[in-house]
Parts: sequence; C-alpha cells; structure tokens
Amino acid sequence: MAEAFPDIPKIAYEGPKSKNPLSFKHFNADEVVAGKKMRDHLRFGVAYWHTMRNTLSDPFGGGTAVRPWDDGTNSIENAQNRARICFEFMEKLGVDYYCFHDRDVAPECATLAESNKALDAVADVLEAEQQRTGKKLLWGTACLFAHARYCQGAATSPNAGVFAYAAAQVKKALEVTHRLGGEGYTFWGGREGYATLWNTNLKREMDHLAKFLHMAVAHKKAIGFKGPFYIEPKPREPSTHQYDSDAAACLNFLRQYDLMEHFKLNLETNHATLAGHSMRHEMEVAAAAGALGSIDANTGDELIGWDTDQFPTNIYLTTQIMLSLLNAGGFTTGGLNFDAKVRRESFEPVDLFHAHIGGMDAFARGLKIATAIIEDGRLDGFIKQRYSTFDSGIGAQIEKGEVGFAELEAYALKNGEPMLGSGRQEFLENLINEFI
Ligand code: XLS
Ligand code: NI
Ligand code: NI
Repeated sequence: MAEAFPDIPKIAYEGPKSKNPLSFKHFNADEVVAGKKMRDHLRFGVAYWHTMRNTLSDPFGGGTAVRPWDDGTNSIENAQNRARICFEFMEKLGVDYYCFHDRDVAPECATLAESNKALDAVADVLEAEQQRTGKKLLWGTACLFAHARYCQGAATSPNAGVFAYAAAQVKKALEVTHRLGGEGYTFWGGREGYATLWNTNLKREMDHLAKFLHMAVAHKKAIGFKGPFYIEPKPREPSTHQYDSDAAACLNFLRQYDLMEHFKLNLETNHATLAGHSMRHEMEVAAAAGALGSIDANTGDELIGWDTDQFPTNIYLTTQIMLSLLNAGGFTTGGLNFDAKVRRESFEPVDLFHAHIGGMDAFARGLKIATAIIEDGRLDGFIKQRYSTFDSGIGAQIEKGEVGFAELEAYALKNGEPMLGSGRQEFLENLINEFI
C-alpha cells in the first residue's frame, strides 16, 4: 500500500524555539509533568468521523477535502484502506488513541445483517492495526443520527421499530468496541430530543431513553465489557431541544432513572458554550458528582452560534480545562478526543497535521501552566482562605450538620453583621496572567 502522507515525517518535539510547523513546540510525549508523562495526562484521541470522513461540506456547498487515498465509494475495501491510513496518521502524529462511530469506520449497507458484517470486516483491520502499532481505542459509539430512519429520534423515536433498530445497532457497536479493547463507550443523543412539542410526549420519550440505557447496561454486563458508559451533553443541533442538554441535566436524568453508577460524562467544549456555559463550568459540575469521564476537545467560534468543532488553540481555554482536570485527579479511562474538523478552506491532508499539532501543543501548554498554578499554590490558597469560616466554629458545625435554624438564629442575634472578604476577581485574573 502506498503511503498516504509521503512528504510528512514523524512529528517530533523540537521545543518552543523551533520554526518547523510540522513539529511540537510544547507536547513532548514522554516528558514528565506533575508526576506523569504528558501522553498519560493528555491521552489524545483522533476522531475518526472528522479526520477520516469529513468531506468539509456545509449547508451551502459540497465537500472540499482532498483525500487522495479515498476512492469515494462505500465499499468495504475503501473502508478498510481508510482504517489503515488512520493508523498511519496516528503513528506520524504520535497520538495514542482514536474514537469512532460504527458508520464512520464501516458503511451502512442495505440490511442490518450486511452492515454488521461490514463492521466486522473493518474491525478485523482495526484490530490488526492496533496490534501492529500499539494504538488504542478510547471509545466507540453508534451513529444514531445520520440515517433517515432516525430523523425523529432513535431511543426516543415515536416508532418502536426504530427503537429496536437503534438497540440492535448499539448492541453491535458495543460488541465491536469490546472486541477492540475500547476503554469506554459513548452515547451522544443528537436526535434524542424534539423539533416541536406539538407532536411530542416528552415524558414518554425520556422514559424510553432510560429503558434503552438500562438495556445497554444489561448487555454490557452480559458481554463482560468493563469500561464506563459516557453520556455526551449538547443542548441542541440537530434537534431543537436535546434531552441531554448539559451536564446538570444529564446528571439529573441519570439519577432520576437510577443510572448514575453506570455513566460518566463526555464533555465537549463547543457543546458547553452552546448550552450557555463555559467548559470549565461543565467540568466542575461533572467532577462534583464524580462523573467527569472524558473530553471532546474542540472549540466554537464566538461569532457563530453553532457547533463549529474547531481545533482548540486558545491557551486560556486549555489552561482552565487542565486545571479542572488535574484538580479532579486526571483521566482514568477518558482522554482528550479531538472532536474537531479542519476548516472548509483547509482542504489539504497536511492541514490535518497542522490542526492536531496545534491542539496538542495548546493542551501541553495548558497542562504545564495549570501545573505551575497548582505548584505555586496562591490560587488554591486564596480559595481555601475564602471559605475558612467553615473550617471551625459555627461554619464547621454547619458542615457537620450539628446545627439548625434555631441555633443559627441564636448565633446571628449574638454576633451581628458578618465580616465579608472581597472576592478579588481582578486580583485573581492578574494572578493567572502571570502564568500564561
Ligand atoms: C456532535 C457530537 C458527536 C459525538 C459522538 O456534535 O459531538 O460527534 O461526539 O457521537
Ligand atoms: Ni463530541
Ligand atoms: Ni459536537
């Protein structure tokens, strides 16, 4: 097989002074930062759907991507060839993980049985390539949103036959993920929501979604898959409203339907901003519930109100993400999956390298900066101090549940107006800038 990227060398770390665009300035895979190799902190993943399958079309025009290795057909051979090229890409880039949907790696065929066979045939290649290269599957998922049958939802479709089809697809995708040693499995419900409430029984749809996920848990146990399930929140797009709208809504859903112990969250930056939150907010909400699982690393555009899935290059953003991640103890099964695509104008294969290198370097800097902030201790010290009235006396009694309203009334009557300290936001923003 001819190489897909003959002119591109293996991307090496050359340090911040290098002028070579095809090198890392900050990501040095085996360098130890805060007690761990950078590759083990960051656990980068390539998103198969964007990197291997996105033609860069938009609602106003067809694809622009030039991918000389792809013959443009839906044949199994083309799919298998693409799979090999994905591994060539990961090897040159030095990314350790990848993520896929069933229908990105293999074609959807005329029948479910044929689609399953096609998926097996591509999984043969994925398995062989994983063994050859040591690359690993971060998570797998089923595409329950592209085919016309899912236009009114999958697990929340008003049609039971569609629910069954979706279940069959997840069953297979889960089995293939398990076969490939996937470290997790993701549910993103792009069509699990509604376009209008005039035709929707919201309660019934949410009940169905919960049933579906319980069945998935049962099947996971049946086949012995040990990795976590992730739910990926997103408020809208493609549906007008999606049930998994943000981290808090997902956690509430999981608790309501008794699914908490089986799920963590896969948080995506652009979804957080679509929900009107910062990524850090979503991470802190998930971490507080012990449900911070994995990250879809990308970014949106402030001037555009949809999921633009751009590669993250903003050091403030990566610093915040890495700070929350380090404070939460880092990844276990999760990683930083680049759920991002090159711009439509960036259609050459080499652009895929520039994009990933930029994202990896941005996160490497975020990791180093966050580590420096933590080691410095002033930020954390300030926050500790800010809550210190809860460390002893009446505050400690409140936290321990030793007092009620009557005792607190007596305390307030006796002590009068409390002495409140400044929040010092500007001071802290300046402090963070010392590190960036
Ligand atoms: C779409 C989602 C999707 C999931 C996987 O917006 O981000 O790509 O990550 O189904
Ligand atoms: Ni995503
Ligand atoms: Ni997305």
